Amino acid sequence: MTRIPARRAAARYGPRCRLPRYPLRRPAAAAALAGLACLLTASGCATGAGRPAPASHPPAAANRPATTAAPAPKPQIVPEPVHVTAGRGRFALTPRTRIVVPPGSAPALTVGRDLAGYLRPATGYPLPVVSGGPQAGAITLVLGRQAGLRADPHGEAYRLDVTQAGATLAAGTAHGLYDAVQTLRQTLPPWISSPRPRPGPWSMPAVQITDYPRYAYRGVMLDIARHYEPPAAVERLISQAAAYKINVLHLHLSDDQGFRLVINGFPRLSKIGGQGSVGTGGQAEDPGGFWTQAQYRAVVADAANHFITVVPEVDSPGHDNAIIMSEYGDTANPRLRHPQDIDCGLHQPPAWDYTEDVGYSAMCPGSRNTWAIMSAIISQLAALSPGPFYDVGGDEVPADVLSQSGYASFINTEARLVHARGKTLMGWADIAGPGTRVRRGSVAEYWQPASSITAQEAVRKGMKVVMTPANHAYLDQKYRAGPRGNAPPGLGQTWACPVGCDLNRAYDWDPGRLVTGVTDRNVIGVEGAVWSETLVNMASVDYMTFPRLMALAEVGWSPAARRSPHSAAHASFMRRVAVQGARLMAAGVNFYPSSEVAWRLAAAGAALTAGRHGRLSGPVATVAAPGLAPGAVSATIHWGDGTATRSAVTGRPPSGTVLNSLYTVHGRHAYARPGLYHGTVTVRAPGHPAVTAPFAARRA
Ligand code: TNX
Repeated sequence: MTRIPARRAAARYGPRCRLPRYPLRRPAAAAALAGLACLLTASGCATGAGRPAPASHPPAAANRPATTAAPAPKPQIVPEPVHVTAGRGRFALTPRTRIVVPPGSAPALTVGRDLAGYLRPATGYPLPVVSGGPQAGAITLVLGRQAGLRADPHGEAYRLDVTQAGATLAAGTAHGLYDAVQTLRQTLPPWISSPRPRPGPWSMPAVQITDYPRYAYRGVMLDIARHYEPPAAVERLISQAAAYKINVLHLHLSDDQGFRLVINGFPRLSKIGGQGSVGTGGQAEDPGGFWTQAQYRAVVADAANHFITVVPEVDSPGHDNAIIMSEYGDTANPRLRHPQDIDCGLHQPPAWDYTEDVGYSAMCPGSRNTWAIMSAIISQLAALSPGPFYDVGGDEVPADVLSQSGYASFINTEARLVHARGKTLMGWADIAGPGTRVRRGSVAEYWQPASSITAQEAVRKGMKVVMTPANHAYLDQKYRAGPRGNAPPGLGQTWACPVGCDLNRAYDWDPGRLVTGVTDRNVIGVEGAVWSETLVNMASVDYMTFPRLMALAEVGWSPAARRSPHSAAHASFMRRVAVQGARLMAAGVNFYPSSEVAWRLAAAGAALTAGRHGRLSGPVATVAAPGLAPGAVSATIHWGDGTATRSAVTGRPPSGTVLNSLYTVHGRHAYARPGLYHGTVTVRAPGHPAVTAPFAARRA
């Protein structure tokens, strides 16, 4: 096969279609490697104190525990747990509910506090975390070897038992307990993810769940190089991703258009390299930016609190224009001598290019200055990142920019630096190409749908593989392309998804069967990649990420299944996603209301107090109606005194790609007599099952 430079390949296959650099060769048997799963769990868990309970409590009357033991509906959990058995009746949280953790277990205490932190804001209940044995009426955490839980190599197995008498979460590790917590959250109404008190009721259906992951690595990659994102925005993504049991955050920290982290000894990397972004001129929309090392550390710690391991990536030897532009003229730096020799790119001298173009920049493998810079980057980032991996990037260096031997020599030198810092080498699967010497057990990320060669080369070298095929897992690709595609037209790319990649694309594939010769013996997991050339803010990132990341979370966590449209698994997934829209809305997270999903309405009643002459007027319920304008939704209020009124639903309609508006049902009424009234609001929209929410109103 002839080697085709990236740009010519682009001309031949469309703007973003990539070809592998190399012809297929290379013998050698693949051997399975043990130990990566253990490496992954080495991220450790840090402490996390629960947030204090908000002062105001909704009326307890609206939250009476269920007394009948009707068969309970199966909770709608994403990702699908391995075994779910519905029970009878429900367990309701009350202002007196306690969270009980085993005495003397700091890790369980931490997870117990996490759980309280999740449940307090919306319930307004104090939910004290106390130590002791299992207790009726409580949520009990049990940590240790669990009868009935098979030894789970990833250490994430858990059991969740909800009965009318309480809930028990049991696991062999704190990470497993944390996974159980994420499942428990989804057994509660969607409003549990609200940051402020809602009236409930807060009951979960009785259920027995036994669960463990298919893959140890379930990642999301965020590109903060093409467009800068501040630490707080990334922390929001961390908390949303953790809810779906994502356990890796891969941070793409550097690319041609920006370098986003302070590196000691090389201040120009962030001062100069941090200022641009794709489309700059786009400075007005995105002035660029960078993180201090303290900020990076804080994000890593926040991720660890969510049992998420951070994988840092500084892409090289290509995608390096920001580094080259920062250091080419760094002549006063005592660590460098005539640093102009770092530039092996097409432009001599180098020049800024803020387009989405790729494949023109490269650092020179033979320059001492290159290694002064790269070893500072690798050693500092490795020290800042407690996780097992360091990612060198390594993608898209066309042969007319750097020869194959030059490319391989660059990766080999980098691999030595990475190993010397005690890290496992990771990179885009291009790093498995001819001439690279990588340790067995290094990790290749397979991304190129036009060719499976790189993944097969990786397996031949004894590497492990993370599956990130662009046509299933690139979350920067448009949901729908073409004239009827999603708005605005500039959002999202199409090179891997010419007609768009909607939710089903992210769902209907099997990482262990996608590439011939690359099976679950080699694959350690999946990753959704959020490239940010077109994503200028976090609302756009959220919009492109959700709900597709839920599909990838399920592909990574749940047992292999036939997932094609019309399969039982597909129908079940779409049903379970349908209730996630309201969860995201309650949490204030933007998402794409895909038409593949029959989104469910959700409503939460208010706690009302009538004024003079028993009159009241104001919001009676909040409504989540994913994808619908407020005018498409209607409501009927039953006031609890035998009267009912129809009411309009109002709110900010979706505009462009910003979805996240909860709507309000306003009511006006007069209660004739003093008392506590239990009313309901029923919300309807064409083609949707109606939902009813209770509310309480008091006339003194
Ligand atoms: C390919 S995948 C890239 C990125 C782009 C992305 C856009 C890979 C290793 N390289 O540089 O941002 O496509 O979809």
